[in-house]
Amino acid sequence: MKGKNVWVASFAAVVMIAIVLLLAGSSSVTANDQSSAATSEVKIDNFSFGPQTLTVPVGATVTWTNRDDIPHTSVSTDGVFKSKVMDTNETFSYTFAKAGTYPYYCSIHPKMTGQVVVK
Ligand SMILES: [Cu+2]
Repeated sequence: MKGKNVWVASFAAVVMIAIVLLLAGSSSVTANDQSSAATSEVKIDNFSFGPQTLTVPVGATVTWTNRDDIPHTSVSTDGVFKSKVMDTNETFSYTFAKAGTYPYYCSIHPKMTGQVVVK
């Protein structure tokens, strides 16, 4: 009786480990597929966002990269997203789940503006 319980417990443990490994494997594959499917970049250089208007599909992740030697931010005019201060070569990413037009600016240099159009 005691020996059987030990066997059942270890079998259950092996099954649980297999399920955890299976779930971990499938979720990481899904995450990779999503990021490679829809990733767009805005480069910040010489006090401007490029492209100034970026059009992406719903669900896309936009990454801002500061290529300038001056710190910048990317702040949504409507409060949808807000980056920290990006130093040279630092990045900020935001995933757009809803269609719309998202104007933004640099809070350090408010004349720097851009927009993301999500369709
Ligand atoms: Cu700036």
